[in-house]
Amino acid sequence: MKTFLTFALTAALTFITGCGKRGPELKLLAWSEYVPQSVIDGFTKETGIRVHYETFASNEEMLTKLLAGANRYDVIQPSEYAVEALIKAGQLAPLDAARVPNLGNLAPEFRAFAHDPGNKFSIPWMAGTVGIVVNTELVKEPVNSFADVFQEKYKGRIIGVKDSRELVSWALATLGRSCNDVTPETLAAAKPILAKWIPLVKVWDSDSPKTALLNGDVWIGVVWSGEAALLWQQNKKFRYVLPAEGAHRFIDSLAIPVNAANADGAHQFINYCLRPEVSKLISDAFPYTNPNAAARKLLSPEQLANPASYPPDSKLEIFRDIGKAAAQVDKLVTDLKNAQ
Ligand code: N2P
Repeated sequence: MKTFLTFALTAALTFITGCGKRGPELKLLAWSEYVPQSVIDGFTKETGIRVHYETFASNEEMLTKLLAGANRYDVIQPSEYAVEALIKAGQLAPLDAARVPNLGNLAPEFRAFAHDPGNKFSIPWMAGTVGIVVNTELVKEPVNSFADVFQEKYKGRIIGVKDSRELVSWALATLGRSCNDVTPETLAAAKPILAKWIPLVKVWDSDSPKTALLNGDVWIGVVWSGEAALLWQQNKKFRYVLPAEGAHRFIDSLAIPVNAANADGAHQFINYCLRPEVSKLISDAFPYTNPNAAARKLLSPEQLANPASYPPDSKLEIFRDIGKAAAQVDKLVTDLKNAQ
C-alpha cells in the first residue's frame, strides 16, 4: 500500500511539475508565411506563453478549421470579409480595449472600416493588394491588366493564388462589376471568362507564389502584394502593377474566437504585435502595407519605396461578406478546375 501511495504521489507530482514546465499556451491560427518566428520567440520570452502557430492558406480554410471545432484557437487572422461573417455569426469575442493600449499606434484610416467599425472585434495586422507581377526580363510586352495576363501566348507561364473568391473577383473586374457583386447572374457571366483563363495557369499557390516566379518556372503572376514586394527586393526585374480593370485591398486582422481558452494571452499577443518595434519585424519579413503608423516611422526609405508594399494611393474596393453566395463561388471554381 505504502509503495503504491509513493508511486501515486510521484506520478502526480511529475504530472504537476510537467504542466508547470510546459506553462501557458497560445493557439494561433494564421496565414502561412505571415507571422515571423522572431515575433513569436520575443513574445514567449517576455510572457512565458508558448505559441502554437497553425497555418491556413485561405479564409475559407480558416473558417472550416475554426468552425469544425476539433481545436480551440486563441487568436485567428481572418481577412475583412471573414471578420464580418464571423461577427455576424457571433463567433468573435469583443476585444477589451483597455488591454490593447497599443491600438493607438494604428493609423486612423485603419480604424474605420465598415466590416468592424471601431475595431470592436478585430485589429488590422497587415493590409495589401492583389496585383500582377511580371518578370520583365522574360516578358517584354507591357502587362497592365488581367486581359494582358490571361493570353494564350502565356499558357503555362502564369501563376495565380489558389483562392476562389480572388479568382472570381478578377473576372468580375473584367466585366466592370464590383468584387462584391456576386449573384447567380454575375457568376454566370464570369464563368466563360474563367473557363478560358484557368487552363492557361500553370501553378495555383497561395502560400509562396514568389517561388515559381523566382526560379523562372512562370513569368507572370496574380499574387499577394507582399509576395511581389519580396520579389522586388530580390530583383528589380519583377514589376508589380495593379490591374487596370480594377483591384481590391485586403485587411488581414487579428481576432479572438468566442470560445478561446486563453483570452488573456490573446489580448497580450495582440497588444505585443502592435508595438512599433515588433510590427517592424513583421514588415521586415513580410513587406505588406503596415497599418501601424508608429512602426512605419521605423521603416527604411527603401522599404517605404517598395511599389508593391506601398502602391500609389488609389480607390480600392474591399471584400464584403457575401453570405451564402460564397459556396457558389467555390463551386464554380472547383467545377471549372476539375473540368480541365
Ligand atoms: C500571407 C498571405 C496574405 C494573405 N502569406 C492575403 N489576404
